[in-house]
Amino acid sequence: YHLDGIHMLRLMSWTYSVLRLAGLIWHPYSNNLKHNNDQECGIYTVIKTKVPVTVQEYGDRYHLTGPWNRFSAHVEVEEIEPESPAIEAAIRTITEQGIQVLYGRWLIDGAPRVVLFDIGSAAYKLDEWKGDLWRVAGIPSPPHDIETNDAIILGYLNAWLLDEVAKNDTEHAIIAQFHEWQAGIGAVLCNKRKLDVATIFTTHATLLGRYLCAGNVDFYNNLRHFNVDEEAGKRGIYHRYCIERAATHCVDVFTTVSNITAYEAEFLLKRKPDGVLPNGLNVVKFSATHEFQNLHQVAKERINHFVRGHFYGHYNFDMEKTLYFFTAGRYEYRNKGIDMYIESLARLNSRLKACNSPVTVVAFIIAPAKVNSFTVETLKGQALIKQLEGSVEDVSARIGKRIFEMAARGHEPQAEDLLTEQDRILLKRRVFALKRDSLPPIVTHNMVDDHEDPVLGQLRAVRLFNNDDDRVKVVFHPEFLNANNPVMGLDYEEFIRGTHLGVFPSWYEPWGYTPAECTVMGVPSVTTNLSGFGCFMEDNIVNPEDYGIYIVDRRLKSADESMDQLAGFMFDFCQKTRRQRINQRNRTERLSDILDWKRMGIEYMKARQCALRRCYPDAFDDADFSGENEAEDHHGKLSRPQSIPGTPRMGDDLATYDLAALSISSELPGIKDQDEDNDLRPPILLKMKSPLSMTPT
Ligand code: G6P
Ligand code: 1S3
Repeated sequence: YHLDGIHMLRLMSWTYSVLRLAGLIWHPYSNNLKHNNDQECGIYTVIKTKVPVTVQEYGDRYHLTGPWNRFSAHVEVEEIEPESPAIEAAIRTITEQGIQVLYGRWLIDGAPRVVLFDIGSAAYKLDEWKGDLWRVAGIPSPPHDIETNDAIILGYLNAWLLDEVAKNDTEHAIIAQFHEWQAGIGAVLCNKRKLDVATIFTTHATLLGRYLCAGNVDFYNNLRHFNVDEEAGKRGIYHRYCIERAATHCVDVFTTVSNITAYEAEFLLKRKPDGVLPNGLNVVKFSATHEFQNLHQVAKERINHFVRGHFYGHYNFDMEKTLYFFTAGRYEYRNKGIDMYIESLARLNSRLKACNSPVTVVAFIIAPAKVNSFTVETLKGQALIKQLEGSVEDVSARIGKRIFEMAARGHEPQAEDLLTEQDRILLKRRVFALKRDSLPPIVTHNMVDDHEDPVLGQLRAVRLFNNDDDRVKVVFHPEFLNANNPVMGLDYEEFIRGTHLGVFPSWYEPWGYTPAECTVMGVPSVTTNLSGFGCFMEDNIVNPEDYGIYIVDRRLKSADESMDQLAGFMFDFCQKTRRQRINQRNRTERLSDILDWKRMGIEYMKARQCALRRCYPDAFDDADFSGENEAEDHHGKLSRPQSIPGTPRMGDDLATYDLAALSISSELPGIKDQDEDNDLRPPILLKMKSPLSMTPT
């Protein structure tokens, strides 16, 4: 190559994600292709939401590759002809070997180009490729692990594609970014075959970390002592672990999504990541803060409607004093901290009862499990409340007419004239139908493993049964939400908006999108200092709690102390007035700027730049990348809102922070909207950190 520097180069970037494309996911450890659901997989959210900023940078030179799922691709991908002759030739070579490839635009924001491979059509090469993988990389592949077999096929297809494109186009540099171990084989082959490609491997968790944490292991205290090969072998994941570790060591740049996972990777994968690429979101800001507050009210009304139906016969609490808490995510009972949530809810219940609190908390658990259908009771509750609503509307309309008729004839309407005997009987029938002997169910569905289910088991153990005097009521909805759901017809986003607090006390959480999603919607949330997101917020904000980000200490406290702390956070939240909640939501929403891909994407740019420098040291140098210095120019953390008296942390120089905040404020004009408490808030101040070195080695 003759490269004059990045400004003269037209870069081509390949992001290879096997995880979810064309509407389906291939989950890291499920074997199954599951239907697209944004609540389902954080990695899918990363891939999908960072498309617009990446397309902005690379235009049509940015491609994603993955498996071609014919059930959904026809609605999600528009087939087009490749414009690049190199890509066209590469695809032709591959298809000449009988492999089916779909080239098109993924119909999402940014409409990126995708190259999708029909895995089945390449299956005839599986044995050959497995043998090759063993020969070139010493990676074993047992016969019956379908997920690994698919990963091998995809890896070989990707390497093939990259090789062809690199051979056909000697003008452009190619950067390939591989996400997760399933995509790792492509990275290994790029290295072993010495392909002319700069490579990045990004892990969103480690295989071993996830397995060890889900078991009963003192994970963080023993990180440096695990015999990794033995632990992987004991769990039957040695071959997958080999792929993950080989990919880690074969690339120019190795990254992960948070410092905590970087630390874990250093010990479990034996390479210190070159940098951390925190996850972003595409933040859509309303022009006025009351707009998202109004949305909260509208969505809350819809949750109220569900709650009235679900608790029929026992609906003895005041909706004006009812708060909605929730946790949501894949059903990883221990890793996602569902165990801690339930225990803390039980403690909260006792505390609220003990102080005769007028507040009721309805705590939702949204985590998919094996279910048969909604329970009859759940469906009946919604039907009865709908019937009542319909009857009340009819009666009200008739009353309205009667009042009008009387008034028009010059008679003053009397209360006793308004309800006819017929209406009275109708309403009485509806009210009678709402009586029931049983308590409102704690779960909305018939579960396949009712007796073995850990959530149900724990709810029963702590006796959260939705008794009338319970101040904490629970609703376990073992299915992800969607707007067509006959019981709670809300999609996930609308549901979040209607709630008051998201609770995610994770034990193993490399990043954690759920609290981040709450933040951009202005919903306060609880996370932990074992989650990437929690640590990121702690690093960037002087007192996250003031902004509605509560961080449970799960590092230095015992489990019991952490549960008390979580119960305390929730109890304190219940003491807030409506006005305080509104103010807090405004502050939370203001944080969304720091989670926007427009900022987070800078770290991805750095990683790509670093990969180029390492791959082509003579052609790229540090000076080419202005973004890096830009990001390092911001110092300090987001200081406390001025409506709250500041308590300096140990060793913090508050004056310095505030000065820094003020000096930055003029550079960030978009975030100066008014809070409802009219505080003179310092603006969002970011210190984008790249704690691990991104310099070439
Ligand atoms: C939003 C709406 C207000 C409503 C409030 C309820 O701020 O704009 O009209 O009163 O939500 O807040 P709460 O925390 O009680 O659900
Ligand atoms: C992983 O998905 P998970 O829920 O299995 O990747 C996500 C995206 O980087 C991350 O947010 C999450 O913490 C990880 O665990």
